[in-house]
Amino acid sequence: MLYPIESESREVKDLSGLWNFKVDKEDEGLYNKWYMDRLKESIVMPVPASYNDITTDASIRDHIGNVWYERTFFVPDSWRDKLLMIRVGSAAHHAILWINSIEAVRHRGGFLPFEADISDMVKYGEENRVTVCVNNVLDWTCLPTGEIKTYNDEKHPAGYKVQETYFDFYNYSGIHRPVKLYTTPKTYIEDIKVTTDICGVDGVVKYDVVVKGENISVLLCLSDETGSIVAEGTGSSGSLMVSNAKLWQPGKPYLYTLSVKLTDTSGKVVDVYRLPFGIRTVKVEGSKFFINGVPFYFKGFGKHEDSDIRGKGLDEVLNVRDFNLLKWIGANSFRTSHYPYSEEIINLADQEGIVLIDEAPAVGMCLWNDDEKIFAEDRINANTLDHHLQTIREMIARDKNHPSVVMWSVANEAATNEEAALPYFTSVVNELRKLDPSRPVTIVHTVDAARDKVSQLFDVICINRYFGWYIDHGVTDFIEKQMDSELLAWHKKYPKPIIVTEFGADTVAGFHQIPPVAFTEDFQCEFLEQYFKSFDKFDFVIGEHIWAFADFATKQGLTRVIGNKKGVFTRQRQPKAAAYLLKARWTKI
Ligand code: BDP
Repeated sequence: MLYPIESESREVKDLSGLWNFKVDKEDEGLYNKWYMDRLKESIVMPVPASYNDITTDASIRDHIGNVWYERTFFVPDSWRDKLLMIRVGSAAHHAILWINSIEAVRHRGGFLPFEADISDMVKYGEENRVTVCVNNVLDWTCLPTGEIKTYNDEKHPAGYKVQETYFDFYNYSGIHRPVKLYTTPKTYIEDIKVTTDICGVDGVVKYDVVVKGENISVLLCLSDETGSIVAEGTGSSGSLMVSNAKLWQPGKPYLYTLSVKLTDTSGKVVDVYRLPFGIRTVKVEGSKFFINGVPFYFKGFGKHEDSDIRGKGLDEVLNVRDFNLLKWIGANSFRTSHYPYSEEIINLADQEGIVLIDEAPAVGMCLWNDDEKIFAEDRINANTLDHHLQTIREMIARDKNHPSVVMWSVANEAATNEEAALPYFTSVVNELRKLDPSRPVTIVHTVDAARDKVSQLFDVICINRYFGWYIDHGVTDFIEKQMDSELLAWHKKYPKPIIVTEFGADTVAGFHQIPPVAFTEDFQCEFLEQYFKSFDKFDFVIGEHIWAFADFATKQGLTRVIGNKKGVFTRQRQPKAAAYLLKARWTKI
């Protein structure tokens, strides 16, 4: 799936802005066909944004079910002989979209784009209407998984409903990424796939172009950052050589552009798409992770798409700030915990040379209770797996060409100690490797090595550990020893590279105490230093990702005082004391 761009043959119209919005409090909109007409008694709502924190009304923030968005747009007459697509960057979590009352597309899953050909649904040279019904209910048939709990007891109003989630971030809802219209010619480039290799000092660029239409020739032209042409080719698949290639390297990115042109039998150019990409290789060998043949050590964070007021809505200002902070602190990577982030963020990572572990939205697959199984007929079952596989397909379709994406993560903290987790993740990993044999695959663990049943499937082991926080809370003295024995146990069972993808302590900015106690900035510093003592002993530890980059919103809970405060930066993206400690460490490694 290609990102919508403009070219001499393509136009893009961004429908971001203020839309009409209505909460479907009685769950009647579908039944009463609200899509047939303008929404009545709507309020104004920005797109993209989560709707939860924008109004002052708790019943909107906490709504479980459908909400409706609507706006009008104009389609110029000049688009009549083109193909017109509508593309939603993401809508959390499920959506149905109508154009002028005609259903155009439905989609499940809140973190990946979907699109539809609406050429036959719009009125050219006239005003049109787009209506989107967005649903935020999570159950066992989707990712992330969740369940609705309904209370029928004397302590609650009859039928009182709660959306139960098993993950630790606020269930922000709404249209989170831009809605765009884009045109292509009727004969067009549907997809491009690029994989790269290095041969001595040269780069090898393998490409596959999917074309819609017949009697068409495919021309390829590869240019460097100055715009100079470095290779040319023809045909819908093949490979191009770039002599003396400049590699895409962590911290030193270099992007080439592959221009794909379609020409008709008379030689006239029909469609043009320019794809930025980097030449680089990724490989796991022994207990090392190599980028371009050089061992790579992951320094960075687990993050969230999260900020004040706009929740999970795309915010380019915030994103650029985040990348500036990552560079300032000496980080080279992050994990898109716990879902695929916006394409705009991944584009930034390509441009800024930040390495990504791209994670599927499979989070909350653990009940933290050994007496109950989550991989079970009435919970994570064949329907969940179907959706997981679909999500993997969509994630790879979207992100396959990004040099910054060096590894896929199939899930965060699943109950991989359960028997049924093995066949489940075997299917997921098989699908992933079939679609993309070029990148290593990982899973992020909470279980310990002795109980894990799935890690033989993966190239890299990722573990999250909270010694001194959830275990022996407030005691930093044994962290080093606890971490040592943990790492050695994993390494003994699976001699593979290990990244510690989460370790962190809630820290309220401005709290200080000496000797340190939990929740102070002093504690966060002392806590992190103990982990580093352990990591630095083992060469199979190939990375440290602190939980978390910034403070973020969670559901309300006894251990969360207005959100999770494990950020090294505040939610407003200002440093806590630990940021200086990390900067000192990471600029040296
Ligand atoms: C880990 C989860 C992460 C949480 C973190 C925490 O992977 O999403 O936010 O714990 O408790 O288990 O802070």
